Amino acid sequence: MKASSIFFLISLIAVLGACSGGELRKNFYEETCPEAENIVHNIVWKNAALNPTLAAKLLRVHFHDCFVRGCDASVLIDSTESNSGEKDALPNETLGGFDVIEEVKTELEKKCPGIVSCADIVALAARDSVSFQFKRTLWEVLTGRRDGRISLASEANRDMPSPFFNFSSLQQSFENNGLTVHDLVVLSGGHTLGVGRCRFFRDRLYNFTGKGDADPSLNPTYAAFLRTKCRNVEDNKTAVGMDPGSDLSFDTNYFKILTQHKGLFQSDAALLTDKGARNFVNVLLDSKRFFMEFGLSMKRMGAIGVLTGNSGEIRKKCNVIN
Ligand code: HEM
Ligand SMILES: *[C@@H]1O[C@H](CO)[C@@H](O)[C@H](O)[C@H]1NC(C)=O
Ligand SMILES: *[C@@H]1O[C@H](CO)[C@@H](O)[C@H](O)[C@H]1NC(C)=O
Ligand SMILES: *[C@@H]1O[C@H](CO)[C@@H](O)[C@H](O)[C@H]1NC(C)=O
Ligand SMILES: CC(=O)N[C@H]1CO[C@H](CO)[C@@H](O)[C@@H]1O
Repeated sequence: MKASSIFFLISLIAVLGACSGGELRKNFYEETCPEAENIVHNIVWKNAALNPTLAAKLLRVHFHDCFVRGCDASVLIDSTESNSGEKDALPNETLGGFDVIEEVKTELEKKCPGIVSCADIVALAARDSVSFQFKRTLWEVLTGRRDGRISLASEANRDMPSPFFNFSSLQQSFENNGLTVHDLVVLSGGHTLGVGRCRFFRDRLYNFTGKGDADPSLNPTYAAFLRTKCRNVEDNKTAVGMDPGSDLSFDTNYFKILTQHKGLFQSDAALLTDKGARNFVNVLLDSKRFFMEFGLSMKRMGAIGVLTGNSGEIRKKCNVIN
């Protein structure tokens, strides 16, 4: 295929994807709870001002929510004696920001009880927390999601992509959610924020093929630096900024360090192993382009498997089903 026809195909897929929001729409609560989006915005910004790591937490929660059972706030449901929920799943061990979601929900239940879904709060809160740094709203979030009633650790363990995935497994995982390689590259840019624990990348430092070696695809200078952070193969807990020097700032630096072979996880490095993905990484070094693409891909991610109309429920508290 010629480059132009590949571009056409990518654009077509992008347009189709953009329409996949189904029944979600702009300002769904305009009539039923006109202050809803402002309330989310105000509480999230108040908390973001106090905690610079909040954006990373809320962005990741939205991603985890959407990739397991669709964006239905299933990730927020606490486990019970008879059910091990998504929060118990291995990849979820370090999720956070739940307290802020609950603070928003409590306020919304006071103002308009039973109206605003936790799933919409998660989508709006992710957007607003990332936007705080810029003091403006970075992308549009459609609303009208409803909340699910099922949360299973087994599904999170099955459906969340692993930091040990290679390119084709990542592609498959995104495809399973109706997302493309284009979205995979763009959304991986979420790793411009936040930290990763040693357990997810220490093999790359100490024992990549079982011969006491480092991952040859990792920048050796950077690997040496990471070994000073994760001092041994036993270290599971130490956290390292995924975007060195810039992990509190939403910017294109993730793509820059990626091209320098400083992506933290194998799943980050894997983006360079595919020609199309690698070319697109270079395109996203342009911040105007990245910001635009990130908004569009977030819209597609935020529409995965949503419950609308009369499906699901509007939870009273986000951590328990009604
Ligand atoms: C492509 C597949 C992905 C994999 C394999 C992956 C894996 C991971 C892992 C292992 C961590 C570190 C967790 C820890 O050590 O505590 C992490 C953190 C994070 N991920 Fe991803 N992720 C992926 C995609 C995404 C996407 C699509 C987003 C959002 C758009 C995202 C946003 C984040 C953020 C913001 C953090 C930092 C969280 C914090 O500092 O609290 N990730 N990811
Ligand atoms: C990627 O990983 C999957 C699952 O582990 C494996 O089956 C596949 O062969 C790998 N692909 C490549 C190109 O290494
Ligand atoms: C490296 O991995 C191999 C194979 O899994 C294992 O036998 C060996 O003990 C490991 N070495 C270290 C230093 O952990
Ligand atoms: C680190 O995690 C591994 C499993 O990933 C576990 O076997 C090991 O006991 C943990 N080490 C510590 C010190 O907690
Ligand atoms: C944030 C959260 O709920 N983390 C949980 C992840 O799963 C472990 C068990 O594997 C729980 O102990 C954590 O509380």
